[in-house]
Amino acid sequence: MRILKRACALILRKGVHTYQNILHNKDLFRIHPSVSEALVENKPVVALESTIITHGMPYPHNLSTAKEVEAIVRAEGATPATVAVIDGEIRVGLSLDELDHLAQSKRPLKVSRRDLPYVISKGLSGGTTVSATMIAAHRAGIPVFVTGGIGGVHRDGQNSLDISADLTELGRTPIAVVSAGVKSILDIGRTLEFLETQGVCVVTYGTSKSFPAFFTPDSGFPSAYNVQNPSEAAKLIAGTLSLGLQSGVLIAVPVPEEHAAVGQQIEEAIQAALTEGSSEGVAGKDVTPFILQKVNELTGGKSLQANIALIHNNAKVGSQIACALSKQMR
Ligand code: PSU
Ligand code: MN
Repeated sequence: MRILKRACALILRKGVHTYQNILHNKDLFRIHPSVSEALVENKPVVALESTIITHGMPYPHNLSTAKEVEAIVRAEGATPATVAVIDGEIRVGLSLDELDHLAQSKRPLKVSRRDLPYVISKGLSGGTTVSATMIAAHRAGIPVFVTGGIGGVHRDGQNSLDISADLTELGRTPIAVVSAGVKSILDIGRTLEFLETQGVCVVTYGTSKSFPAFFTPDSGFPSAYNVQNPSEAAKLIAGTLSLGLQSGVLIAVPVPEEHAAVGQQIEEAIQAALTEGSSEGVAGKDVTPFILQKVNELTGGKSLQANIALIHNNAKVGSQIACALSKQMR
């Protein structure tokens, strides 16, 4: 009997051991040396997503923007960590060659939380969405993540249940996401309600009382809170982390005034693109890329220009927040 017990314990322990090996399999996750050096020295790092590269913008604008954003992060004194899945490995921090390869890939995959297991098990590559990038950033120990816009509750989402996994990720992963708010291709009111239910602290950066709608600084929906500067934002993030809330923070940065002028024209194009998308039966994960491309066509490239400008601005603000946070955490 005692021998049997010991054998069982041994098998159990071996089982647990194997399970832990899988969990910590370093081959599935690789941090670029520039990023790990910065992390070890407690220097500020900014995580960046890559669906914006694979699905958010056409080549070569996607590549030039990705490089410019990394340069802005460096100029502000932080280290950029662009996240993607390459040959079945989650990478935090990419080389120029890898960025270039992603930007030019013909049929790239869009990888969100639910896609990670499949893409990794098949050794595939793809751009990570906000949700998958948050997972990678959290695992690497990077609390600040900059993007353009996050996903949300789609229009008619109360019927279709098309709600971006970005929102549930914000509810379960303690990362601060800096974005220009939520695009009006989505249902902004329901998106904000859903974020509240998920326990996500949403703040607008600056003095505006409104939550921004990506191309326009004012969505018409009020923002619950404001942070006025990098140090206030950093305090908010530090508070979330030290409370151990395990939920994220959304810092919404309004598009700079000089690029907001085309907002109305873009809004009209969005309406047209939404109508065309639904009559063509575009659904699921294809909706956002379809609308973005259509709106760009309809505005003669103006939406793309505004998109690039606001990402540059988010990168600047996000890097300043990351720098302030790393000072506060020292
Ligand atoms: N919004 C944009 N550009 C983008 C995206 C959103 O203005 O490229 C991408 C982001 O990666 C975001 C994802 O996480 O789309 C959301 O997709 P979905 O709605 O399928 O969850
Ligand atoms: Mn969706």
